[in-house]
Amino acid sequence: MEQNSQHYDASDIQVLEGLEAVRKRPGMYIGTTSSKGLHHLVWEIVDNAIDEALAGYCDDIEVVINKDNSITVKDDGRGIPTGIHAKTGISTVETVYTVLHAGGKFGGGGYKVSGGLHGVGASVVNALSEWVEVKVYQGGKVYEIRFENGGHTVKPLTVVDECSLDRTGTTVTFKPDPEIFTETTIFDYEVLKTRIRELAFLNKGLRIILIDDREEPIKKDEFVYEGGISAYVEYLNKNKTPIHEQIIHLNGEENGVSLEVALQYNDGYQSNIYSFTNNINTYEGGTHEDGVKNALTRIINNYARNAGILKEKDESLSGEDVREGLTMIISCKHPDPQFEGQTKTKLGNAEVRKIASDVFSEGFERFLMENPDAAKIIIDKAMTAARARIAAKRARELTRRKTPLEVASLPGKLADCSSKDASECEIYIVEGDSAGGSAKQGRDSRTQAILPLRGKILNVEKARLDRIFANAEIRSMITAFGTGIGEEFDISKLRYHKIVIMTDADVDGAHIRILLLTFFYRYFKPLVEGGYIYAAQPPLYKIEYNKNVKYVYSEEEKDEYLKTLPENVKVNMQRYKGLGEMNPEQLWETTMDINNRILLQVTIDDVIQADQVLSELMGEEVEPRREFIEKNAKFVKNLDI
Ligand code: TSJ
Repeated sequence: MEQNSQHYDASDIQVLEGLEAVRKRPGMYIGTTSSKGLHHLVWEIVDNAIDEALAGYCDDIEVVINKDNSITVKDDGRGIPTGIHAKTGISTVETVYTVLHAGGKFGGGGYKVSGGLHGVGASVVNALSEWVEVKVYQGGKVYEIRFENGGHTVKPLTVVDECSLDRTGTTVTFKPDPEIFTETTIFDYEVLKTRIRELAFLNKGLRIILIDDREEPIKKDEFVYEGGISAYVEYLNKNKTPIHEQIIHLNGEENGVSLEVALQYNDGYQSNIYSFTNNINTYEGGTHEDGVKNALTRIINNYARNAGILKEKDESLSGEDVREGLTMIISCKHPDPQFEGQTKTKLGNAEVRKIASDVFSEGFERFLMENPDAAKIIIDKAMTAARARIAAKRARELTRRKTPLEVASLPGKLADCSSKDASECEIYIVEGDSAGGSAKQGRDSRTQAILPLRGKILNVEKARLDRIFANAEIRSMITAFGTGIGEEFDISKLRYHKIVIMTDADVDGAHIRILLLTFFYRYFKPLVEGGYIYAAQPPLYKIEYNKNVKYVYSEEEKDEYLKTLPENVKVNMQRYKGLGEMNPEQLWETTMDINNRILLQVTIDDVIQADQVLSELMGEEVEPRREFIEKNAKFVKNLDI
């Protein structure tokens, strides 16, 4: 039965070449070898267990971060088939782990509806791991197989023990290879937790446990939601005030494509719509989202006209009107999803538009008919939004610069740069007048513009468009960027290709950053998606000894640097509490000089997280709020030096 892995035949050699290709160009298979790619390995493995759950054979999944930063994923499914695979002549388990793209082909019937962004599976994880160990519990036996050094079988599938007949499942442990993941091999509990919670919401009734065994006290979270995506909506509306009690939940299927939607309106002004296809967050939307949004607008307009709330002479309610205060989850399951867009997170299948629209229309229309009280509340909210939209249109005129040459209409506080080539221009949005003053003196005035902001900026979650446009800080940003806002937004008019948020490295600075990111996310999403938004990284300490000056940007870097100094030297260390403590030269040298500075590029993930942090902060006590901000303040990644 067992294969001797020391003996290579032709197919084995092909196998090893396959995995070697993954090691040569890991980015092709997992996107990146940064921390994000590292975590992606976990999802490649977890997805297999979720497929088993979707097939109806698994209820419990456990994910453990072990002491050595290896990961164990365990399920109680049928266990990966242990028999010899017809095509490869080796066990199916070994095949799944050593043949590239082998994943889905070895399953029995049906289609995989889960699947990571790249959906490449276990063999890729194996190729990028120092070692992998798989245990399968099946038919009263415990099987084990082990791979090392990027996917070489060192112990073929062997029975190592017996177990009771009703104990079945798969347990996989893998240790990512530090030669591949050069940036970091340390798993982030919060990253795993956020996605696992999401997977539990998206797969109703599935229990997923996450354990961090690395240090005492051992962390453990258990997620199981009988309500599925309705529970997700409830969670997202937790710190908001719903305006109708019942969460609307509908689903349907057409031609093998299933669609499930849950929604509830709150008294806020923003909409929170998250769509998924096969458990993948389709950040860029797509046909499922379009179909549902169109149907929502149409059904609400029909209902409002039939009920006589919307009169013949009135103009229609717009999409934005009917989405005000809407929290909605859209989950599509598709046998053959086509992902498009810049980040491959936009569903492209054209037929889904109609399916989504049909399924949503039918369910939502029925809800409105059966719940006239809730229907009236929802329609009234949209009517109020429409009136505010018309008022805001007038206020918006105030932010509009008449011609691009009309410099006089730029905000007075802006110290603009002299270059007109947007691709080399940067605007620093600086907290406080004193730091703004230093930045103005220290900058390269040819390419760097400075816009100082006074105090806290308006929380756009808590205000409608008319108030937002009335806010001076926000108006000056809109005018300075040059793109216009809303329907008028035109990215080709952007005056700076880097928009840099420069705030203090403390709690208040983090709060201001969150508010700014939320504003950008809500009103300048293409700027976030296009990678135009950055956060400056001012140093935390200045360390001097003899005549040497060193700036360090984190506690770790400080400790590392101090270790390199000879013993007994007299060290002078200054901790910067804020940007205002630096003189213009220091600010230039450490934070603004393109040859020295560290800029962190803000990603859409970061901003969505910031937005959720902001929602969670609402209405809470001041002390927990502060702690919360401190814990969540580090949402910027992607080093760009
Ligand atoms: F592939 C893997 F190693 F990444 C992995 C697979 C990791 C984990 C944690 C679980 C699994 C996995 C695979 N769990 N359950 C399964 N099930 C099957 O592979 C399986 C079992 C039986 C049949 C059948 O038709 O009898 C079909 C399949 C796909």
